[in-house]
Amino acid sequence: MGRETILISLLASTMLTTAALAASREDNRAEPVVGEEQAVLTDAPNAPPAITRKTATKVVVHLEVKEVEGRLADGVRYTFWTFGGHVPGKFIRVREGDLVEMHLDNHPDNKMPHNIDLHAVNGQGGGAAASLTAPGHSSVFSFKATNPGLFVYHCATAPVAMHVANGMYGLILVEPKEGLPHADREYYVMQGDFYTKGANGEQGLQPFSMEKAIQEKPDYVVFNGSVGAMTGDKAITGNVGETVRLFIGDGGPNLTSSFHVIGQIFDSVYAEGNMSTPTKNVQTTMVPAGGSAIADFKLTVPGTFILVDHSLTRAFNKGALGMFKSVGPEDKLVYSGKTEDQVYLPEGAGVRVADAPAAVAPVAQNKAERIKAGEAVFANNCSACHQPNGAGVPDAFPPLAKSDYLKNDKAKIVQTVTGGLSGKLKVNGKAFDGVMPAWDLPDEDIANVLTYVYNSWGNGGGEVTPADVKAHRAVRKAAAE
Ligand code: HEC
Ligand SMILES: [Cu+2]
Repeated sequence: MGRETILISLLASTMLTTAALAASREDNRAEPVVGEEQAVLTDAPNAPPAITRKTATKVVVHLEVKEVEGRLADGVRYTFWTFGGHVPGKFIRVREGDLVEMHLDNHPDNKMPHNIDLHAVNGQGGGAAASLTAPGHSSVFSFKATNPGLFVYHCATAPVAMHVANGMYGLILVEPKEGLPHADREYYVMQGDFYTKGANGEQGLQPFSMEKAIQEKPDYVVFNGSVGAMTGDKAITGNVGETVRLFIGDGGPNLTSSFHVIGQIFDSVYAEGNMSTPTKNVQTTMVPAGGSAIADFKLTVPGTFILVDHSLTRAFNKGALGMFKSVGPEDKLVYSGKTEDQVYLPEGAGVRVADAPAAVAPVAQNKAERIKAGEAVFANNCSACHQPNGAGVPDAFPPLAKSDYLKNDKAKIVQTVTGGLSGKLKVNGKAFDGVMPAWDLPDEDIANVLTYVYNSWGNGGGEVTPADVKAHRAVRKAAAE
């Protein structure tokens, strides 16, 4: 090979690699801007429609900062500082190469100056200094969207953590030129941690606690600005067969989210909001404070799927819990549901004494008190199998409601509980063949729970006293000896 040939082939291979790669920062900077449009902005959980434009344009974004009082949890109010009236802020969607003209309008009723730092900006402070705006003023700056990705934006006015903790964050998607793969549904979910003067659940208007924020001990960790913002009839939805995309952000100010959807596997995750290399088949994705992720999955079965921060006390005690409802036909091959509930009786395991702690029972003075106390004993010891309404579970646990077995004499009933019960049994005409453990409870508790059962769910009434339990235990012991 001559010198020229080598050079030419080198050149050709470089050109090939460049062509295969996505547009560079320089390309996007240089891309001509054609025309102008107003950005379509949405509130969570909705995302603006995908961009179909083939050219870069000037996109005008008007974000209005509003300080508003709203609901943080049931009975708990909070003064949120918002980009657009809600937490998280409006979702902004532009295309790679676009020229974005940002207008930050600080409502005249506000008390504080605010600004915006967009992580999609190459420029000092992400636009913070350029957009510092007093109440009743409006600031403008522009930037070229040189890098595709899903970016967080937030207020960066001092004290920054306080502005962010009050809800001043949102997402801006800089969509790649070639677009994202098609998704039938796209949703916007953003986590944030909240710090209140009062403890979790303390009612009324709660001021922000800087002290707890510094200790990073939030009272609330929530999706989309409040406890329950995405549960019940506010759940996000989809149909079996559809593909779903979640644009996930974490505003913080402090906590990293271990984002997970219970009962789903993400087919693709664009980790940290990068657009070039999706990871396949992901269970839980980390979303850092001030960061994002895009998670795609296909709905293959119906059900309610729970969105959580898998740091689970945040989900179940502080609010980081949402719901996704999938509707459509079952696919028993993908997921069968419960197919059997059988008694599990390993060899040598007979009737065993349930190892319940022998609580010191308070003394009930009369039948009414006995029924009341028995209700609690029932809830703690019996309802898991016989069900809170006494209906039992077909083929597994017999009913205590209107049970004809309860017509047996008191001694037999007491011994059913103190000694357990196993083997073939008929209750109200239905056959059971299970095992009920013997209950190592104080006489008082057994008297109370049986009195409660006798006086509930259409059973015939009556009373069992601790003396009855003592007597019949003794009888049984004597018989066994
Ligand atoms: C671990 C599950 C379980 C728990 C908990 C349980 N039981 Fe049972 N219970 C059974 C099963 C199973 C049977 C039927 C046993 C058989 O098939 O021989 C039964 C039968 C009975 C019966 C007789 C049948 C009927 O329906 O009237 C009574 C009475 C009864 N249980 C009362 C209680 C009481 C009171 C408690 C709480 C102290 C309790 N059980 C807790 C599983 C349970
Ligand atoms: Cu602010």
